[in-house]
Amino acid sequence: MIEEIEITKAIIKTSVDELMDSLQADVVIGGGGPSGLVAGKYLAQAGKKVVLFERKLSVGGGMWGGGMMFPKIVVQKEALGIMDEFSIKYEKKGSSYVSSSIEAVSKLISGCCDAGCRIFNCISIEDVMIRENCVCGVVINWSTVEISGLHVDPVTVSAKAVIDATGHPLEICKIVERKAGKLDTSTGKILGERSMWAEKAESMVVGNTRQIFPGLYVSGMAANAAFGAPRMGPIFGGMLLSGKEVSKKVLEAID
Ligand code: 48H
Repeated sequence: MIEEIEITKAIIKTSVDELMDSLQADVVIGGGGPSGLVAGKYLAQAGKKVVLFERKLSVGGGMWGGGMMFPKIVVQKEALGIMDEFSIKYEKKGSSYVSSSIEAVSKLISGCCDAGCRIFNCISIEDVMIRENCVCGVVINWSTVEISGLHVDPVTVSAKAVIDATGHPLEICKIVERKAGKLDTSTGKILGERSMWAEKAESMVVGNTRQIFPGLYVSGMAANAAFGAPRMGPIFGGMLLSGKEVSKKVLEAID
């Protein structure tokens, strides 16, 4: 027998229990694009309590759309190890490799979930918590509240480290720049994303993946935007490598 109230209770209770159990995380990841999902897998695999908040209904960020909505992505040789770890198939084309963007996103999500990363969709990070000049958590609200412009106060989740994986708009870094002051860049400010130069962008993104303020790390496209590096178009190896790199840096810091 199917009982509607039982269905409702099962959904609400498990969701609330999971959120309650996530309020004191080891790591919070802001944004479920490729770099956030890769970071989520490796951090959860290392035994950390990892919570990923994604504003949209679906995680995957800019990867679903491939290049100009042709559902393919390109990755370079250096990222094939990560592709293999997520069981994403690829085919050699010239000096690079091409994959289905749909398969790639779905397997990144699957690998991230299987490793134990908690993913909450439809929730936006709208602020951070700072104690003694160190980011120690995030301030969250339903994305629908944000979209509708309702005046509803947010709630908080604490973390030993926060990762800004929000892509081009690097939203968490912008909040910290505005409210806390000096970031760890050459000017103390966000340097801004530069125009397309795929080779340079891909070679810089891993180096730009690092702590940008005590307790706050930046990965993926947000890392290049923070440190004044170019964009790269629909080549995603750098995003995957950046996700793995940020997981290493965070583990070194919090262990
Ligand atoms: C919760 C948020 C918030 C918030 C945003 O853009 P993404 O795919 O990010 P990356 O860095 O993993 O990958 C970038 C890649 O997709 C890309 O855009 C490339 C390679 N571009 C090159 C080029 O030349 O254009 O994902 C970020 C995610 C999205 O899903 C957002 O909805 C989400 O973060 N997000 N979630 N709270 N405040 N802000």
